[in-house]
Amino acid sequence: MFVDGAWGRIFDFTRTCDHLVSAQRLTASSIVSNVIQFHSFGTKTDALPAELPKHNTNLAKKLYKVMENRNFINRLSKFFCMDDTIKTFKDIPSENLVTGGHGTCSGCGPAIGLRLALLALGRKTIIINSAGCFTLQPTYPYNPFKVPWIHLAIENAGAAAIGIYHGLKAQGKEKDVTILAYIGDGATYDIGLQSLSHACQMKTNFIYVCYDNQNFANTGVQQCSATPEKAYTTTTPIGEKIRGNPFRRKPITKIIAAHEIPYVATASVSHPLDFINKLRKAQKIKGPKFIDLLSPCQPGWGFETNEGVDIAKAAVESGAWPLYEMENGKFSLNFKPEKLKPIKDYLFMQKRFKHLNQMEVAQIQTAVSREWEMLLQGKFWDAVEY
Ligand SMILES: Cc1ncc(C[n+]2csc(CCOP(=O)(O)OP(=O)(O)O)c2C)c(N)n1
Ligand code: SF4
Ligand SMILES: [Mg+2]
Repeated sequence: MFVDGAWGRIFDFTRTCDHLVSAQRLTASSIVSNVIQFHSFGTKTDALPAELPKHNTNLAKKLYKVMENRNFINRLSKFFCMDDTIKTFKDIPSENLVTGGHGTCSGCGPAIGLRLALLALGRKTIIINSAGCFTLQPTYPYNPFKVPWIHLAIENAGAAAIGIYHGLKAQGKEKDVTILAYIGDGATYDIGLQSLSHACQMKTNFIYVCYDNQNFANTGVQQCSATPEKAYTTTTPIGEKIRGNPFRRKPITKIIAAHEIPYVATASVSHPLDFINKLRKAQKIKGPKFIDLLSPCQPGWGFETNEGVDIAKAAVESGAWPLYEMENGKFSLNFKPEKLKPIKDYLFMQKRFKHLNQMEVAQIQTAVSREWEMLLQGKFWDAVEY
């Protein structure tokens, strides 16, 4: 957990807490290190070890409060190289909170995403879902989840998060419970955008994951503003004049980042460690957090049930779906291959693009390469997404 020398640096840090510490510095050092350790294990200060003398426990609580208020914990974690990111699959938490029997398609990308999200966030999570394919995950009287689930009208996820947050707050439980809105792209980019925007503006403490399958899947694969240009959907068919979706995808991460919320990211079901670590990071940050999760849809995109993860991987490796995050306004690109794979490799894995001619593929390639160049330079706001 700590690199060599970290304990000494913690000891030094306690000098800055002198105004709070009437005891010996050494005592303060042990308290601070305890607090940091306990924080990194996700334990509340209320649960500090009983062997700490009572006055020290109170002191620890005070220190914790100061550090928490000033966002010290996060800064200290970096300062002391305290790194709790999950690096290998065997380190992923093993409590599976999704049992069998959900009602979505086999090979459903969004279903993989939700399973991963619950592995990352743990049992004390409330899931909000609005109308879409995931209406079919629990089908009365059956329910595949071991955590609470609330299902609502398609436009209401943000409003529900605000209500649940304040309900928990009234009971003094808001710090213990993670609110996860797991919502489709049609609901996010289009029908529920107003409610999401309001929840962000109100600084609601919740995580919003848009499971982005790039269409209104549940109602029969219609175009929505998450659909990429030139993709076939049932409302953007292929003819001589109309060549799939004629519109550009809405820049949803920029729209949400413009609300100046503390955390905005993209993720993909093909990169589970990246997604899980982003969720774990989001869980520790106060306020609204937004993750746009690429989640292939088997009938919507046209592939065999076992191909979804490979297609999502190809999207990331070709630059069609760059993985990045904006943390307190600071942009970082999380996956930077030496060279992107050609976009055609990704496109022709799916039936929704099989109509594309050479010129159309070249146009998409140009758009993706341009976006990538901008992102490599850290120019998030100037990059135009494909
Ligand atoms: C106000 C309103 N408009 C339209 C619908 C119909 N509707 C139900 S599910 C759905 C698709 C939602 O798409 P998305 O959020 O992308 O989820 P997915 O179906 O892809 O899982 C639509 C349009 C609705 N329920 N309410
Ligand atoms: S239509 Fe797509 S998103 Fe809906 S359940 Fe099937 S694979 Fe999942
Ligand atoms: Mg959708």
